[in-house]
Amino acid sequence: MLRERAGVWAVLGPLLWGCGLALLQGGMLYPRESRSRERKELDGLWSFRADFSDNRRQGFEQQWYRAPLRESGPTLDMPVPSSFNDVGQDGRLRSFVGWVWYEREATLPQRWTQDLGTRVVLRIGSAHYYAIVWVNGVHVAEHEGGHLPFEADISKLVQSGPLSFCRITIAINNTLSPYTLPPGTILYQTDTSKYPKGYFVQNTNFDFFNYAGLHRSVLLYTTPISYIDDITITTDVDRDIGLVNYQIFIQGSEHFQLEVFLLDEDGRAVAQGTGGQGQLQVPRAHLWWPYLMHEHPAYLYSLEVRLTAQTADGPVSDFYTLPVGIRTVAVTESQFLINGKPFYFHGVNKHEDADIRGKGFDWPLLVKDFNLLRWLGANAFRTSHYPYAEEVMQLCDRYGIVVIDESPGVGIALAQSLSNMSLQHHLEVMEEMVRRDKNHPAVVMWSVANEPASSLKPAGYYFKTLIAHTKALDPSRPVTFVTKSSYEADLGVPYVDVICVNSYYSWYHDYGHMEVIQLQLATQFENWYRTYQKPIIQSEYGAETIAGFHQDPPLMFSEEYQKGLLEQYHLVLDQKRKEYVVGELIWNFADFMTDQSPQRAIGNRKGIFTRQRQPKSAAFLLRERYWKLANETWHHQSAVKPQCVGNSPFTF
Ligand code: GCB
Repeated sequence: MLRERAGVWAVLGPLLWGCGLALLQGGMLYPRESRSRERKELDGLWSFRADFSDNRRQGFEQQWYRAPLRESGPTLDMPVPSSFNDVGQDGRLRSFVGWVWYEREATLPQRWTQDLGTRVVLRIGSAHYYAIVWVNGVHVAEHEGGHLPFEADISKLVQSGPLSFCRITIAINNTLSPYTLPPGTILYQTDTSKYPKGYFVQNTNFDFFNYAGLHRSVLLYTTPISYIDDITITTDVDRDIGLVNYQIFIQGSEHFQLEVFLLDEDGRAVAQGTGGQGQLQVPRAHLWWPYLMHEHPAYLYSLEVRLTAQTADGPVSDFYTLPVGIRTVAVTESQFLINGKPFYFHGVNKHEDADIRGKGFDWPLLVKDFNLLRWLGANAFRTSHYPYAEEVMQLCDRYGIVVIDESPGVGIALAQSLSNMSLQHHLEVMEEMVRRDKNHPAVVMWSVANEPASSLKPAGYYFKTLIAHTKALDPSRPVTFVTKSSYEADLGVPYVDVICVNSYYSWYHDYGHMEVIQLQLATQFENWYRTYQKPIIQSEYGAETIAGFHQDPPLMFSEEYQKGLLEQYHLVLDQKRKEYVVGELIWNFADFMTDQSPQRAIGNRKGIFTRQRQPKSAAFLLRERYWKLANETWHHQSAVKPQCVGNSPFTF
């Protein structure tokens, strides 16, 4: 829980591009290869330059996008995907605020540049925070916000000349304002006796480092000119029949036929349909169950969509295959139900964060994290505090790890950040997020924000509107936000389906006094439940712990204190989960980087794993607890129950 920092602030106007988003149009299907689609990843080394000029606008004044970047000055090698902050030895780059420039040339297969029936798309997985994109010096896209993908159709550009390569230039600005998500402020220091001329720093009200750069893959992919643009799946269950409702959007032709086939895990078609929307019925359906709730968790069917479209040049085919999990989600006064059975979230909060690469996507790290989650017996996590990479969500689908999918609405601390301008942007971010993640069975709830100033007056209207909008975008999932306000003061909680509450008893309050935890936690739960009669998740709790610090009797920052604090929480959680508490998510899965502050010893150390993913003592405590909880919530008929044996995540 970050304490507000005092200080004068002002928006760093010239550094921000400051332009609204166009209304969202079309789909954002994950680029998959198929008989009609190819993809080419542009991961690797890009040319890079930070614009250190006083107004940070030299790149625009000199039009660095017009010619290869090396021609306008020196460049660095920059890996993509990665944050730019921690890969170099230049301290100025680590804390740089303003525009940075990335560039790379891509050689294209001849067919892509010569076949006018091919559509070539440039896709940027995540650029933090504001990005402008040029191809061969021509402006092709602009996007506000990190964490979510955006695209540009570049067919015309790459098919108009003899060139078999294209030059991609991306300018990215990490400046945050009270109206961005997350918000931030620029503090100018004008006292020339203390600060050099033009001195400013960027302040935020969130507790993680504002890493920036190209955090996820940049890639090129193709489709035919008539193509499957979007697919929306919702599922239901009627006795043992799985119902798969589909809606498919086509671009590039008004005359087309669509066929859909649902294949089981052995590749057998179990249902089929035609047309742009319909319902597939799957007798004796295998449901998608969370990890540790069923012998065969995470069953995924494949929805194969086949398009045949008539175009002026003759018929065109497009193929896209989407993984589909059949499951239901529902919320009662005191329960969270998956497939009609009570589900208890026992898991973690995470961050996209690691040494050197910062928030850059990394397969080995991802696989390690999922192995640790399964070792731990965790069945869920929250994407605190922004949407994670699409590959993360895909693994959750495959392993049955349930997700509370959170928007970058973190650090909303000022009244200004609850203004209509902020709300408008937040609505658009929710559209982008739902559009990207709506088909993941693992996603069971949307979280629109973390710890906003929800007791300020405008918060009532803000959260009412935001939650209603999210529900309109996706009526099939509950919506929440995570609060740290008191039950009496919070103006947003009346609109949530599940109350998610963060508390740090005997850490930020009554520090050192673990003996108060039980009383304070029980009071917290009772107050919220008496007021709202909604299920509650303890969405954060934890203690800062330096791995290897030992103190008995326990003292703050030692491994013993972290364990002791968790144990006190667990005593109350064990009582209240019999009533209406439906989950507990530890803060945090692993230590992570933050801004420098007197309270942070090189980052936040509340991880149960270190930043290098080695366990602290608390990891073993949680592991024992989570496997015990898994045993209690096992719903499958079979007598074989999950057991935590040795180090294997697969224990039954
Ligand atoms: C919180 C925030 C989280 C912080 C954590 C802490 O309430 O949601 O972002 O990192 O507390 O450790 O202070």
